[in-house]
Amino acid sequence: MRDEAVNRARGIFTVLDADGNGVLEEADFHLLSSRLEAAAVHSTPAQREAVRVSLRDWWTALVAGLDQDGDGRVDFEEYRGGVLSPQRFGATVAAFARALAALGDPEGDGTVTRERFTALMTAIGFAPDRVAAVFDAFGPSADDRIEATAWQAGVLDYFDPAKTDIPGDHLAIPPAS
Ligand SMILES: [Ca+2]
Ligand SMILES: [Ca+2]
Repeated sequence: MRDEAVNRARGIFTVLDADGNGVLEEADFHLLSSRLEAAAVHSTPAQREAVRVSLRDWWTALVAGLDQDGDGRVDFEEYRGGVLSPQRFGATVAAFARALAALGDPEGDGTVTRERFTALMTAIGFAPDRVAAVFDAFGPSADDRIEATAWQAGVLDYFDPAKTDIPGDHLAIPPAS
């Protein structure tokens, strides 16, 4: 696996491990869900529910597909084993990407403001300066908005190790020291 793909997998794993205990468990996905819901102050109950359901389904698929030792958790070695076949989890990631982008577009006009993008991405656990870099990489409009569909596609690209030079790669670059 390329270094870039490993780094991205590590970055995703770190974010999904919402409580930071080093393994993915059902509780992490509950925590992510509640953080996103708390940040989605302008969204409808149905939009919040869609995120909750997508995260629950994602966890169900991950533990069913990757928990090789059957302890009900997915550690990094187990997670890494599934990274190179993203199509196995494509449907669940796609549902999450769709629900997340919808949270960022509560008016349904197809765009996401920098403020909403930042609130949701930092709620997931990404550092504010990385979130800003990703937003800029999406090429915001003059009034500082991006297309919701671009964000949705960007999430899918981030989970596809075959995709390189994508906006999401800015998430993996540590802040300059
Ligand atoms: Ca955890
Ligand atoms: Ca396990």
